[in-house]
Amino acid sequence: MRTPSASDPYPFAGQRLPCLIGGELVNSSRSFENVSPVNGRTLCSVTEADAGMVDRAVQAARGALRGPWSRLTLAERCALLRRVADCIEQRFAEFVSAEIADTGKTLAQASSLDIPRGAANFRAYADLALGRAAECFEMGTADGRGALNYSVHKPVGVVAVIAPWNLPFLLLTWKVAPALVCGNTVVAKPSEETPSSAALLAQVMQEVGLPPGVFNLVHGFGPDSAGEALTRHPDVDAIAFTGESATGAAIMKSAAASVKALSFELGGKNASLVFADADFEAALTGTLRSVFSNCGQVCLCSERLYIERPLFERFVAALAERARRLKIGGPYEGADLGPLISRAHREKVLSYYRLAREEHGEIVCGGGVPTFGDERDGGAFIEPTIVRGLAEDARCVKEEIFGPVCHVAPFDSEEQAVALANDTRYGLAAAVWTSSLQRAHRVARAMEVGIAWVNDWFLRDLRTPFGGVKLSGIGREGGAHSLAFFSEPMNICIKL
Ligand code: NAD
Ligand code: 6OD
Repeated sequence: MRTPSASDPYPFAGQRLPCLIGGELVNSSRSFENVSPVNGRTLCSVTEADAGMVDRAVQAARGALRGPWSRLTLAERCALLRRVADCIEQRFAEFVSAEIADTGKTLAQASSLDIPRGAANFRAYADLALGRAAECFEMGTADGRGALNYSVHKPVGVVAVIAPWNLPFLLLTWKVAPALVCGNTVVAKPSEETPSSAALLAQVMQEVGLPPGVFNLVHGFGPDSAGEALTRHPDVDAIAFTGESATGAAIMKSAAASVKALSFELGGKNASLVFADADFEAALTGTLRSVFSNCGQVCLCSERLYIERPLFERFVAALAERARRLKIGGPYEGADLGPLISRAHREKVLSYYRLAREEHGEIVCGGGVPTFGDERDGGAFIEPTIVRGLAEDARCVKEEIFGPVCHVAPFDSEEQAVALANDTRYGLAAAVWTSSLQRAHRVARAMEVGIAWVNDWFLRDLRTPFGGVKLSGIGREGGAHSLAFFSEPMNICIKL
């Protein structure tokens, strides 16, 4: 894989991105602009799928369930998935450049996390599916001859995959790969903010020879657009969605009429607990990462830091010092922090910066917008921000902000720290920093979340369960959990 650079062109410059429906690239009269968050310039235009196009995509996916795809063996499907991973790696620079153009994220992050994880998702699920065991139970019968039960895994059918904009390729492929390996067909809808890496994926699916209709791509928005049409569609059997909790609620309503299976990975308001016995430097560096990575736009980011009182002032001062030194800039400038995804999202995050002041918080650092004196002033850059002194019931402490910002507060006992961390309607992730083995186990287990890290953050093994409790989601993905969601188990009972 060649290391991408600023001279790699954005693959779709000035073009119109089509949808992929039943193996055909399709345009319509409706389109929207894809805008760079680095400078506000238009990158390309994107075909918006209306309800009719979504219907054609779903029918193509349903038809493909009865075609050559259904006759492939599991090993053949896995081989196709591995070819998808190979192709992503062969076109690595294009994928990186597409992801960077849409999001403004740093070259370092796109090339070390987003795109490699996209390829890894396909390989991981190929391996996992091949290793999946079937259940088998022998039973006694009255005539003494017995019976044998064994399970087979069938595809669920047509799966809608709806992805957000923060880690666009990682999160889309995280669902597309297991859906395909289990024999389903897919209609994918990336976020309207980030259509480009999904458009490249559609090309790759054609290159590797996936039968037409097995992978379909529709672009568009949520309400009154492609997203809603897809989630309402009666011929969609399952929806795998990542995004905001409020969007999850809207999708549940749309999906209710046809009782679709749902897997939801939703928002978070994650806590980090830093105990006084933690390795100071490791906790500081890890916390800096967990608050500001991807400009704070990772669902797992820590927006609430609770620090044991003896350490509090020193830790906050050091964190603020490191936050002030973070370099803000464009993707190819060796910056630590790129822009937010859009001006609209920046306005939302800035409204929380203002609210923090109204709620009597003290801005320790940041709180505004940087100026560059060049075209980046047309982008969506924002300062990394630390707030202290808010009441625990302040909106800034309770609501997901999804930007490079955290609130810091001291705690006096382990019990208090656990209670503060769990006092939220969300339950996605937590980080615990301590050098006590007993405390690590005790506190991690007490966190009401889907995943708790001890002395690290966003360290991922793709075989493990991933998801959230409370407002943070429904179900688990990852490893056997994804294979279970994307399959219908069926029992066959043979009388011997
Ligand atoms: P979003 O909910 O606004 O949009 C996500 C996707 O849903 C987009 O493709 C959008 O077009 C579509 N959509 C919006 N309304 C819809 C509707 N009514 N019907 C069907 N589709 C609809 O989320 P976002 O702003 O793109 O992403 C940020 C959010 O995602 C944050 O809340 C973040 O915490 C969450 N997130 C969660 C995880 C996780 O794993 N739990 C991962 C990443 C992001
Ligand atoms: O690592 C993953 O598999 C995953 N789903 C990460 C989600 C990150 C949220 O922004």
